[in-house]
Amino acid sequence: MSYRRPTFRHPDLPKNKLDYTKRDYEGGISTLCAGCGHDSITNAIIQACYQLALEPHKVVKLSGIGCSSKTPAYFLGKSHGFNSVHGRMPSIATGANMANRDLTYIGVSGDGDTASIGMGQFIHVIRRNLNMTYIVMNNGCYGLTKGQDSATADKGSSSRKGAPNPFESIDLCELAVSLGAGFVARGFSGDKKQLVPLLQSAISHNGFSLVDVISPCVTFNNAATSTKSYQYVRDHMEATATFDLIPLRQEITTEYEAGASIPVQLHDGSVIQLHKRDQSMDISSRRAAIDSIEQHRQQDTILTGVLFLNPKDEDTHTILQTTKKPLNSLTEKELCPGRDILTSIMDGYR
Ligand SMILES: Cc1ncc(C[n+]2csc(CCOP(=O)(O)OP(=O)(O)O)c2C)c(N)n1
Ligand code: SF4
Ligand SMILES: [Mg+2]
Repeated sequence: MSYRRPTFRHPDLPKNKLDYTKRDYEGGISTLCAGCGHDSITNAIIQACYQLALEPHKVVKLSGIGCSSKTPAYFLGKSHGFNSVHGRMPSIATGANMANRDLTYIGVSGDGDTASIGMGQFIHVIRRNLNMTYIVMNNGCYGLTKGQDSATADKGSSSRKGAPNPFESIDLCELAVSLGAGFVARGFSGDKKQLVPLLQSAISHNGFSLVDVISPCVTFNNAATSTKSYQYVRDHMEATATFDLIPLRQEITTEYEAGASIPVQLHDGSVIQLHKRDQSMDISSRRAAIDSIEQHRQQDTILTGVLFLNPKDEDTHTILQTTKKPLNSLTEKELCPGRDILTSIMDGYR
């Protein structure tokens, strides 16, 4: 169930290029626990879509099952939505994207939804490089079913009531890089300044983008003993570099200071402006990305920011050479090549 917001709007609210206010990107009122990290990510998604001036009716939001998967009800109330089965969001996203490539696909999942029941689907949607933004609201537990450890809970970490987790954790970013994802980033729900440009860059990327966001569950996994608690993440977080996104719609006039910043152009013309520190990693190398993630993991630090980017990525449609037009806009003439061509195709099999 989602509650409606009042429709009154202050007449002086700022507007984006499409003349929409931020309110136009909101959804129903959240029913999650007060302080849940997932609500902060929802707000960052609203801010990112507002700043990118996406047309809400051209966005598709999809999810699986979990507290995290409830959040599409709380953003982009005027967009298309599909709340699917636990761990099956990638299949629904694939079908929808194959039918209409002209829409922007934003998938929301949890660490349980992705790293346990949905692992097979997660791996294959990366392998096929579906053009979508896949956001994991990662709290290291199954929040909706009362806080059991998930596959991303760190070894030795313990939730409010449980014993220390005896198993190694799965690092979704490392996995995504190794599978060939073209955009991989990690954020923290408590760092909106970093998270909003991360989401904007992920949405502007052509191909599969993963944004793994550490998102504390205040009810079941926010104890001092948990490595997904607010305090632990604040004490152990390290950013690869600071950066901002200059969207295509904005005039790109930034002057790049030699040695200090690196501009990376995305397929839509937007530019990610990375402000590197000396020791920062090379985000264009898969090997460097995996090394850095592993190195930080061994030091018990959480590496955030853009971890890997391949701006020349090819999405599923490009790989399969599918039609450029959405299927529902194809005419009978385009769908039926005519008797002569069909006969020549049949002759080819004789
Ligand atoms: C097929 C199936 N199996 C199990 C469940 C029970 N279930 C619902 S949500 C969930 C885990 C949710 O964890 P996560 O994806 O991390 O989301 P969170 O609630 O932590 O945001 C489970 C096991 C289900 N709904 N469907
Ligand atoms: S149980 Fe945890 S994940 Fe679910 S809404 Fe509450 S704080 Fe958020
Ligand atoms: Mg979870």
